[in-house]
Amino acid sequence: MVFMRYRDINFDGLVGPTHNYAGLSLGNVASVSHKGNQSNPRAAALQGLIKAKALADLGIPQAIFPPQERPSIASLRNWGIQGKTDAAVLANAASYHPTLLAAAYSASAMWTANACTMTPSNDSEDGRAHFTPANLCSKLHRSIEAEFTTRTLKAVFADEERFKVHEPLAGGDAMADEGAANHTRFSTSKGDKGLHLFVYGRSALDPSLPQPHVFPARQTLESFQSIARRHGIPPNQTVFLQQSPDAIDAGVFHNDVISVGHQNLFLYHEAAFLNSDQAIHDLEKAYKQLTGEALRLIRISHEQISLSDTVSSYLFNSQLLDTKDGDMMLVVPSECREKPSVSALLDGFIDDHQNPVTEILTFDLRESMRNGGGPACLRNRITLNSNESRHLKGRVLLDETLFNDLQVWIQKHYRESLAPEDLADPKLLQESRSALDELSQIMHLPGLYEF
Ligand code: SUG
Repeated sequence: MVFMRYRDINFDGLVGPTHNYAGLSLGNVASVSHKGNQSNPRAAALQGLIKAKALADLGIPQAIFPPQERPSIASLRNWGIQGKTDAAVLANAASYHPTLLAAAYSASAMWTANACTMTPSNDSEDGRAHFTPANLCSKLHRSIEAEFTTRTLKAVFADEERFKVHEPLAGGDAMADEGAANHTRFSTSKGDKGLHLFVYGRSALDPSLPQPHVFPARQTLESFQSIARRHGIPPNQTVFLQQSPDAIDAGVFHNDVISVGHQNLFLYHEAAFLNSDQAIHDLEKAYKQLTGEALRLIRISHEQISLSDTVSSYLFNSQLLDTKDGDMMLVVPSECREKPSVSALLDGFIDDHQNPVTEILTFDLRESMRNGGGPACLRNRITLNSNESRHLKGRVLLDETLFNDLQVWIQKHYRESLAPEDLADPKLLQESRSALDELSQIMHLPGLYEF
């Protein structure tokens, strides 16, 4: 048998032209606290793109998912907002309820960690790479992403011999699924079978599990069990752990706000899981049984970093990536360097020669961070072998020319400020459509948008 090398391609979400702060995500402290602030869509898109390009320049495979059509007039019409023209629909939505209008305008698809959960072909029964677009049904503004995400995945991973793009899970609240933000795949090397850690906030079928009291738990156990079944992942390659309800109540609305893993390394806060010691023990055991090796753990205690600093710095929403020398680097948001305790901890990683993290890269992602989206939220790791990566459709891989084209495109089409009252402006609809129309040509994805 030929050894196939698998690599993660980070698919970052290109921030759309309507990026704004509408306070739509209860349980996400940053989103709620920045409600009504003025956003800068141009800066947001450039900040994300610059991060992606910097990583591409370091030899890390990097691709882009396009933004979704916003405002979503189809959603507003679906919710019974009428009008002879699209502009009239917007005006009616604005007078009906500003939050409904904001939901139709949200650029939240930028956080592609929530786009889907994927399983590489060497972990699936049928030898294809599997994708389940997240239904995101916990939040109104995010639930409207699933349809277009499915369309995008089907366009990019169109080769059915190699890829299987499923439909989002049906079943509403019981099957609430937030995608890869709650999923981590561990493996010893780039060709081995992986261990899939699925983290859920609640169970739809077992109400006896402890629940958060302040904020909602988004992901269900049953949604991840369904995904593992439909993707054909053997049971010995799966571990299901419950998020700590206390962490959710402190603002940890996704598990990627409190842990990050890559290959054989897991960086996590001791408050991440319910019955933390037992949970980690189960994870270590499953990894050892699958690979014969020990999982490397970096456990951060409350004394080192409080839960509140975890949430405000987004330390764990970092990207763990391979360095050229076979070590690991951590890509963190600049907020981590503004918190002395977090910054000192990061410096300690570098000084500690036992610690595999040998480099820290810091990026300004403030526009996204103010809505609760750090470096890890902005990317979805798609693990493919070299044969599969040659069969992607569209111009999605980020190289120098695509980067330049996208930069010019952003400069041409994006506003530098957007306030809540601007969402009622029908000119924004036209601007957004002409931007996306041009983008579908730049990215060689004709017919992606329906307008
Ligand atoms: O779902 N924020 C997103 C942030 C998603 C972060 N993703 C990961 N952790 N992987 C959310 O809460 C805010 C939109 C607003 O309020 O305008 C928002 O949707």
